[in-house]
Amino acid sequence: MAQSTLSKFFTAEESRNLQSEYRTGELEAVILQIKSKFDNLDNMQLNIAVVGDAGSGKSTFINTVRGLHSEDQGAAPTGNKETRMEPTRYPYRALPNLPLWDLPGTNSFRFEINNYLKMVRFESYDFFIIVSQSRFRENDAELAKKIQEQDKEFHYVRSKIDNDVHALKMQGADFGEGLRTIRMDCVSNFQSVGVTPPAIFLISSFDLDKYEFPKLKSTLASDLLRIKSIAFSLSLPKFMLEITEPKMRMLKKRVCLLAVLAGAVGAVPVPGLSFITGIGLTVSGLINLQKQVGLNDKSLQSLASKVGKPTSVLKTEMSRRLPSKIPPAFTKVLLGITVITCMIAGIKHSFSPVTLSIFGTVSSFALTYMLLNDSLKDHLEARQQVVRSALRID
Ligand SMILES: Nc1nc2c(ncn2[C@@H]2O[C@H](COP(=O)(O)OP(=O)(O)OP(=O)(O)O)[C@@H](O)[C@H]2O)c(=O)[nH]1
Ligand SMILES: [Mg+2]
Repeated sequence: MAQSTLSKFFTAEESRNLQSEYRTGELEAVILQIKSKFDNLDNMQLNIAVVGDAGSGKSTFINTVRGLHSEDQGAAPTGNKETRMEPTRYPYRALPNLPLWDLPGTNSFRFEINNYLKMVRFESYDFFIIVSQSRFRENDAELAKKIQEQDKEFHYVRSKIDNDVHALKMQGADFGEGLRTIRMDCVSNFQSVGVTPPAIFLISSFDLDKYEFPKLKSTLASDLLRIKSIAFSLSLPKFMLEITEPKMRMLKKRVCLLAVLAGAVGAVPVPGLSFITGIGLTVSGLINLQKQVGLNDKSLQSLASKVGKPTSVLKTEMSRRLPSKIPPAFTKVLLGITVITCMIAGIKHSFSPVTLSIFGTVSSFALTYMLLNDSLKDHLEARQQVVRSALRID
């Protein structure tokens, strides 16, 4: 499932527009487009992964949900037929834009679970259905933990319940009580491994209208918007990176260029001159970055009125992210020390001009680069926070 996060939500043309608007500084336009997508998630595609041990009934479950039998055309192969080693996508017509992915059995490889997760690109799915038969598996616990680590959700499907019901009948046990015990068992197993118990469904894929198959289908349908909104909010940092990437590349080049210039000036073995020019270059670089990626009061005000939020909220969010990791005063002190050292060294003639030039070049380059690069990162984080706050998805 090789897909950029941006292309999951926006068409190629929309993506190009977003990137170009961001490049030309129209952050407000970018945020409003993202907001309109977020307000209308109907067409958003949600990838649902059906996972579980081999033979647990994943493929049969997918076929039944899709209203197919194993031998029908387009149905997932089931039973003793060779397990697919690649995740396979099956459209789910009852709920459009909701492909079900039949993943290989968690225990079908000799790999440990982390390699399996990497192989099936586990993090690329939005929602999960863990299918498990007869008892709680070690791999079920591992999958559940990995899903919750990603802040995503899952349903737990206890399959082949018809077999359990048959066994209960044979034992003359109470059918309702037996199913309650199975459910309580699932809950306590999740709790014992530190996982918040998910919605649990006891189903038989041979009986679409019996047990909890109907409830599973209706829960999926009614939860869809909430799941989509979680998926959108989790993807926001990733697709913002894709939107900002072309401009960031350009700004990083500019930071490098200014640092090289500062380094070149630092090579002049006249400490006072290199100090003043170095500071001048750094300050003009900072002002330029602020212009390119910063948000002034006017644009914050205009954005706030469009998204219906007080300007003060956006301002607070932005300033929370803006303190520079290297405060300018610290850099100036460092530069000052550098200059004084150079001057003393120059007066005492204890260093040759070549040594002074090398020292000046390296220190001016490093300090300018560090300061500008950190400032760029801070401004980006601040922008990201403003976007989240404007979209109210924190
Ligand atoms: N009794 C009963 N048998 C089922 C049910 N679901 C699946 N089976 C049977 O269980 C066996 C395995 O089912 P599959 O759907 O192929 O299992 P899978 O999880 O896809 O297995 P792999 O693809 O090998 O990972 C098949 O023989 C199915 O007919 C069910 O709800 N009840
Ligand atoms: Mg299968």
